[in-house]
Amino acid sequence: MAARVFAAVDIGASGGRVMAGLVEGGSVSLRPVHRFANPLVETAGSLRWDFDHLHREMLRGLRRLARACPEVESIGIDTWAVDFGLLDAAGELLAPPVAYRDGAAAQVVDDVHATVPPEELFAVNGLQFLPFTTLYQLAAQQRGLLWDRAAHVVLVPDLLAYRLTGRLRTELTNASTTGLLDVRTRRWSDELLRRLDIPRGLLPDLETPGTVRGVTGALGAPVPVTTVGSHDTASAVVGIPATTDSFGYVSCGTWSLVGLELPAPVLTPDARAANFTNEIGVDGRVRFLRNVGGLWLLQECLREWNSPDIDDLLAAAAALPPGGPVIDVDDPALIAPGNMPARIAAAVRDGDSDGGRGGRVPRTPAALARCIVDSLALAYAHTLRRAADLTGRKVEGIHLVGGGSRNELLCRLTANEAGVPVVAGPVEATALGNVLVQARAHGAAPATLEDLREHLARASTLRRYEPT
Ligand code: LFR
Repeated sequence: MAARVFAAVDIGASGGRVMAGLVEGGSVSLRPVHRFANPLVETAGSLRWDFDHLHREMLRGLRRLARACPEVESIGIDTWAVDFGLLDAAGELLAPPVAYRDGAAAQVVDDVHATVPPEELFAVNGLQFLPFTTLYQLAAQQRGLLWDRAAHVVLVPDLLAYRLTGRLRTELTNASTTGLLDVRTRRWSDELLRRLDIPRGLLPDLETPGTVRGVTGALGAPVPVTTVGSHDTASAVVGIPATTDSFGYVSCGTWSLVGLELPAPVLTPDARAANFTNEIGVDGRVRFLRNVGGLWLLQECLREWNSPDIDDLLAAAAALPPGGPVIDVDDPALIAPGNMPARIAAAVRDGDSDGGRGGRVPRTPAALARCIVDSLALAYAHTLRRAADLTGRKVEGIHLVGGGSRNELLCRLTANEAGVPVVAGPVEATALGNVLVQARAHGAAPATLEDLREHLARASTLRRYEPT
C-alpha cells in the first residue's frame, strides 16, 4: 500500500517548516521539505512578523513538496498563537502583524482591567494572565491609526489559509487563546465583545479542526486546505505519544507549555491564582497549562554569543555541579528580545526565587546555560505538581515533546526534579499532530485521539529518563 501524503506547515516564533507527512497502515512519519527563518522585524515603531516572507516561504515549501509528492492530499497550517492581522474590507492586510513580544499591549492592560476586571475575564475565557493575549493587543489597536479601516481580525494561521483559499474563518483552538472565547460554550463571548467594544463582525466565524477550509490552486492541481489544531500547542498535544491518561506534558520550543489534558475547564479561584489557563484542544479537550519560560532564554543568549555550538555548550553546562542558582523563568522582564545574558545575571542577583540555592551570579556561557536549564526543570516540576493539586489528577509520567526534547540535560533534570519518568520526543510533535488531524479528516487515520497517539507511540523513537 502506498503512503498517503499530507502537508504540514508549522511555523513557530523561531522558525517555520513545511513537512510531508506520510501515513501508511499503522505508521506516520515526516519528511522535512523546507525550513525558513521567522525573524522579528521592527517597523513603524513596533516589533512585527514579516507576514509576506512567511507566505512566500510557505508557498515555496508547498510547491517543492508538490513536485516531490504530486499525490499530496491536503495541507494543514499551524503557527504560534495570539497574534493577528487586520484586513480592510477588500481583504488587504493593513500592516504586518504586531508580534506578541512588542510591548504595546502591556501598556493597556490596566485600562482593560478597569473595564473588565481580571477575575471576570477568567470566569468567561478561563485564561491565565499574559500581557500579550489578543484582547490586550486589540485594545492597543483600538487606540491606533488602523482600527477605523479594520474589517476583519484574522489570526496568523487563518491569514495564511486565507491567502491559500480566500476563505475567512477562525480556527477554534487558536480562538481560545484570544481571550474573547467563552470557554464553556466555546463560542465568541458576546458579553466580552460588547464590554470591550469589539464589533462581533470583525471576528470570522469559528471552525473546528478536521473541517476542509477550502481548496488552493497555488500548487498546480487543486489541493484542499484542512483545518487542524492551528495553535501549534494544540497540534503538539495531539502529537504526544501517550498510552495512558495519567500523563503531564511539556511542549518545549520557544515557550514551554506545561500541563495536563482535561475533559472540562477548571475555573476555580485557585486555578486563577496559580495563573493556569484553559485553552481548547483538538476534539474539545481542555489544555490546562501554564506558559513557562522556554528555549527563548537560551536562544537569546546564543544570539548574543554569536551562536556557539549548542551541543558543546550543553555538555559544558552538564559538567557543572548541581545546586547552582536558579531564576524565575516566568519573569515578564525576560519576554522582550535583547541582552539576555545580562538580564539573567541580574535576575540571579536580584532574585529571591532560588530558595537558597546559591545565588552565585553565573558569568560564563556554560554557567548561564546551566542556570537556564536548572530553572526550567524546576519550573516544570513545580507547575505539574500544582496542576495535579488543582485538578486532583495523578501525574505518573511526563511527556516532553518539541525541540527541547533533544536537550538531554533538560530531560534528565526534569525527571529528577519531578520525581517521575520523562519520556522525550517526538521533536516534531506539532507537525505530527497537524498531519494526524488531517489524515483522520481524510479517512487515513483512526478516529480517537487515544488511537492517534497509539499510532504515534508505535511510530516514534522515544527516550526515557528515570528520576535518580
Ligand atoms: C507556543 C505558543 C504558546 C503561546 C505563545 C504565543 O509556540 O503558541 O502556546 O502562548 O506561543 O503565541
